[in-house]
Amino acid sequence: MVEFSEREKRQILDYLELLREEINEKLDKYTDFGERCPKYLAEPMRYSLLSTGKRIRPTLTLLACELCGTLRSHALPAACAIEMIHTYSLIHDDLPALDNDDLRRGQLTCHIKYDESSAILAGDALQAYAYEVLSKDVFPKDVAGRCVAILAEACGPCDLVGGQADDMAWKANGAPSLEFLESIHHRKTGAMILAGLRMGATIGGASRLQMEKLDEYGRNYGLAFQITDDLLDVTSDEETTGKHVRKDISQGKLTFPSFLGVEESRKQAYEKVRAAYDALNVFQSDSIVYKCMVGLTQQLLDRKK
Ligand code: GRG
Repeated sequence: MVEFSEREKRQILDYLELLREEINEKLDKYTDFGERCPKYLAEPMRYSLLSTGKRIRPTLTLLACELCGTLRSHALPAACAIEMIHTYSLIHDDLPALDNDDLRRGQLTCHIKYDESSAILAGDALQAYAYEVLSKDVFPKDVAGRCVAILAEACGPCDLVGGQADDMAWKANGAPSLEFLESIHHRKTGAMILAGLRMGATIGGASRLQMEKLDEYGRNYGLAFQITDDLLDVTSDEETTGKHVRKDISQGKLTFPSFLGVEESRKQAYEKVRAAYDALNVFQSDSIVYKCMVGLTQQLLDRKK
């Protein structure tokens, strides 16, 4: 993999911060509804959406678009749409009927800050709004249609929601295997990461080879992301992660460390990061965009939150 110089590290961090600011600014604008949306709905939507998420998925959307040679501003609506869907899934996942959590992104979860019905409606509205944004603001319209299909598939019954359903019911499916564990997390976590990349690449006009390589990158990045997320639950603390830790163990969740042990999970994370990095080899390696993709990927091995 790559050892960046201090200067390159600074450039990568600055570039990623610029993308974060563009995403945050656009999310703010998109949810500035004025009188069109009741305040008691807009407020919980904005409370969760504009909080301090890492913006990994939308950042990957912008980078994939640029990596394929197109201005990232074209992919900004799609980047916002994926962050809206991601935030909806977090709001609903924190509800008492699912994970029953009171801390997320370093602040009270939506249903604790407001109430359950507000959190359900905020999640529902963010989900629908994501498709409005995609279908109205992505051009040309056939590309918008492809993005709608990519996102809908990734957060539907076979991916995000299906993965979540299997995650909740895994004990009923008999003795787990590594294949089953990976399949849950590919659907629950990886599919959204892949969708972000696919939308960016589609808007960016990716060639077939570029699309295949970004898919390979996304599959490995997604699993590495989940493995390192599971590891943080075992090894980190609430102050750093902004969410409760040791919840996976107390809730009897099927995780990589519980199935493979901490050391083997670290090894697996390294292998996935390596495979993700290798998949980028079709792209020009001296651009800042490529370096950001590599930096984001390698950073998974040193993840703090
Ligand atoms: C309720 C529809 C529905 C789906 C639930 C995505 C999901 C499935 C649950 C969210 C909780 C969870 C642990 C998901 C695994 C993926 C994951 C690690 C999400 C957190 O993503 P980060 O770390 O969060 O990118 P931020 O806050 O930085 O955006």
